[in-house]
Amino acid sequence: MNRLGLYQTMYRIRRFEERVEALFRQGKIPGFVHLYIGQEAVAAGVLAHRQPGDYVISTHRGHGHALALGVDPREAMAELLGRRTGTCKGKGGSMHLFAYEKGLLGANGIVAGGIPLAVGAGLGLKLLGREEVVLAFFGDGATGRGVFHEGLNLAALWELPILFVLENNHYASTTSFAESHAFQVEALVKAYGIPYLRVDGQEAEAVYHGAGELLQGVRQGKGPAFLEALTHRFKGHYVGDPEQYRSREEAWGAKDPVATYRTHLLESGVEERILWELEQEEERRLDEAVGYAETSPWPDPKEALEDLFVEPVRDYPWEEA
Ligand SMILES: Cc1ncc(C[n+]2csc(CCOP(=O)(O)OP(=O)(O)O)c2C)c(N)n1
Ligand SMILES: [Mg+2]
Repeated sequence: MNRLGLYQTMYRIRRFEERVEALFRQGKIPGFVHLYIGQEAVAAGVLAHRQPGDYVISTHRGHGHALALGVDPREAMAELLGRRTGTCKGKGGSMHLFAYEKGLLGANGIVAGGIPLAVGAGLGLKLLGREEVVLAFFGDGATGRGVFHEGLNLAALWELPILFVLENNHYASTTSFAESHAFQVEALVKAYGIPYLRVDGQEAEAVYHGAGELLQGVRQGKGPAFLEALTHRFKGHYVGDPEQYRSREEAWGAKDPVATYRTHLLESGVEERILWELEQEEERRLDEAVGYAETSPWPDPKEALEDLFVEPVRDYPWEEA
């Protein structure tokens, strides 16, 4: 386990998101933004296991996933600002960060919209006889949707190589999980015969070890597994959310994953100077990302209809046999 790498990823996400919040309030980012602040340990801990060729499925709260799997902060920031140098040439924005070369099959504005994509990607990997896996993130709100149940069923039935990662931050927008779901997640997942683990999503190493344990089976071809990370978003559902559905204590009372891990590293002998230098380097990179995004050109309206469709694949390898 690369402990400094885990901390670096979480720190980068936190400070990226704080810049995004400020830029949004200055009117420099169109649309909505959903910040990942508070949930950093989940993306960092799970995606530390990502191997080249794995696929990652994200959500509307997807900046952290993109950064943790190595999307360049300059390209991510440029995309959020709608610039031509962004991951989707400025035409996707916050809820459509997409980076195929990194295996990221997109953030997704549709709650649970990533689940069928994960099942499709998993089926594709299996049919092609490949050893890579799918890491599929989704929120607690997704578990009430039909496609979640359909996805678990097919993934289990066809033994697809998928790690489902539920980021349970206890709220779907303004609706608390407890008030809106009749089932226990663990019982439901186990009813599909899928291995399940619950971890403290505010603890980077707990997430790392939980994901690692489950991924062993997934990578051995034993079918899907399910990680539930109990976490908290420290900010509103979106920037500007008046947050009338929960108390300040509830939002801010949880352990801060970044500060907690920093303290843990110091207590286990890492020098303050090492962390400080790492943080300064991240600040420099993120300042550069903002500068890059702000000075990048806008997309040309003539490009609006480019990159929307691809020719379907016709030469399926299993049909030649
Ligand atoms: C199908 C669908 N229904 C409703 C919405 C509106 N909406 C956007 S995010 C959200 C809450 C999602 O909650 P959760 O899955 O727990 O993710 P979180 O925001 O907590 O990260 C809702 C209801 C949507 N985008 N898609
Ligand atoms: Mg939620």
